[in-house]
Amino acid sequence: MKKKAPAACNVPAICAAGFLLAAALGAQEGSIVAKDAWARVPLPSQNDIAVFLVLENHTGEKRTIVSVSSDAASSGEIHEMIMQRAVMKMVPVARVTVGAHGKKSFDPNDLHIMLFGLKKKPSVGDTITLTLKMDDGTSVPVTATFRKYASN
Ligand SMILES: [Cu+2]
Repeated sequence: MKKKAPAACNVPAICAAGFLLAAALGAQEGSIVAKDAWARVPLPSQNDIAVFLVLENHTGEKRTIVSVSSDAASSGEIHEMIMQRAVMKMVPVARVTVGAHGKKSFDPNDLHIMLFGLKKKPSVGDTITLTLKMDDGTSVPVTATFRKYASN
């Protein structure tokens, strides 16, 4: 009886693709990545914005955001929406932790990054860069794109 071919990788082209894919995924291992970051273009009377994103933790330990800053704004904070006496209100949050291999969504109904005192009026399609400082001393760069005020 003929011996069966081994199940794994007997077609060179497919094997090579598999290795490349593994290498690409490996590039994210050990880092914290911000994805899909966006903000609404503020009303003409406003100078503050909320930034929304998804933070992915590709490390094997939990990581905590301890501060937020941007060269394009005078200060930054983490905020959370809470219901208080039937009114939605935002309150500052000192730290936000993302579990090992976990992710955290910052979206309009929950957490967001607040930037105060924008130095320049943004238009739709413009980007703003900010930095999330983590508890282990590393920084996560974020580039958020401005969307129309009414859209989300
Ligand atoms: Cu806020």
